[in-house]
Amino acid sequence: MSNIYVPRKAPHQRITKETQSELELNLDGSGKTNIKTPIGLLDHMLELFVFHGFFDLNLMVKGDTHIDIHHTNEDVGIVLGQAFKKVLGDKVGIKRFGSGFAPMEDTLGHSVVDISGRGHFRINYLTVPSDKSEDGYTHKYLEHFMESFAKQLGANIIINVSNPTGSTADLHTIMETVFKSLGLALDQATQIDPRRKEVPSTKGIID
Ligand SMILES: [Mn+2]
Repeated sequence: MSNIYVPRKAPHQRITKETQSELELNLDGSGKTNIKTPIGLLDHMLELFVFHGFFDLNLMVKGDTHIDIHHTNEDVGIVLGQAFKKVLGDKVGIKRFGSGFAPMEDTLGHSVVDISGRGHFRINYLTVPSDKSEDGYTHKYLEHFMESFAKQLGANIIINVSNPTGSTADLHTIMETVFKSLGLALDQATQIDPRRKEVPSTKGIID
């Protein structure tokens, strides 16, 4: 394996005039977390993501939440995407593709990931989510977070959320299915396939 980070873990930090973020990420962890951002709902969701993805993540973030959570929410997505990209290195031997399903009551989240180098995010709702916020968080923030994460990681991420009963699921439930299924998908996509001795692209490079 030619990754410069072996074992696949590294610290990462990002300081802007709006937020200060410091983290340590281990791709091959056991699901341990120590996460403290100013957005409690996001902390909870990231704990689920890391636990089910078998990563380890220490993440400390301070932000200008006296304005609102916009910058902080976006920047947590950015710094996390940067960290995953960093520890993946040249991506030799990784599976590259992954998918995961996570149900919660009547809601089903399905995440599909391709670590292609092309950052793109789409979420499709079979049932339109409620506009109601939970502690100031809305599905628009969820989408902005994921878009920032996908762009920085250089991954194509598509998430489908369905609720066949047609009832409007609350944001907490939707987010649980999204973050858990994404953890499962990204665990798969970042795993090393011993049959793959090279960068998993016919182009010979994923940057
Ligand atoms: Mn919960």
